[in-house]
Amino acid sequence: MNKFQLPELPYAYEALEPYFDQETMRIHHQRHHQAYVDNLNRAVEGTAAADIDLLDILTKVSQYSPAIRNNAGGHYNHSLFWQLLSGKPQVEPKGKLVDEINAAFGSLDELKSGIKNAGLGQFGSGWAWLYVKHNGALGIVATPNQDNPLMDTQLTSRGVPILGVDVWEHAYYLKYQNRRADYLEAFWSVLDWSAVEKKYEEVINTLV
Ligand code: MN3
Repeated sequence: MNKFQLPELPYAYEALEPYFDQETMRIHHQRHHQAYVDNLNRAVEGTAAADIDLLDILTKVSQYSPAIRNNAGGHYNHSLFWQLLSGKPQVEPKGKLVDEINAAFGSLDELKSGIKNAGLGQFGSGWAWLYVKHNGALGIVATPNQDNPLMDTQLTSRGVPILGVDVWEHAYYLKYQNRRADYLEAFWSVLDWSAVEKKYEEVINTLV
């Protein structure tokens, strides 16, 4: 029995067309994410991480091997990413999340350019994140490979991610080739802000 399992997508592979194409979604989920899950199961076997849950592995990831760091990150990051996407018409965020976005970045448009610049500025593979710092404020950061703000290796920008966008070429190359900026623009058309708001509420409720 494998400890970690590939989660099912909450929508069909073609649900995010034309922004994210179905072939990319299928390969990304069935092959890339599956590989992180399989490699993580192999990496934890017989180690101290075998009985530790995913969040605890990530927050103390410096104690574990590079294989555990890369694949635990890969499994967590993709599981979050799928939950944040939707083919439904997008409704902009409201309430406390928007107040915090305005306080941290000035406006929703400024947040969007911040994420885009973080994604474009990440050399090679990685992720761009909106995350909640331990004092409750919002931050934007890019991380290489499958790292994320939960990891204790993340020295200056630790916290809990509430929005993430994958900027590995496997996330966009079939449709957008080298045009990472176009992919990052398309991301806003499939981002489900209600999922981000839900994640934000969960995080701030654990801070108090
Ligand atoms: Mn990916």
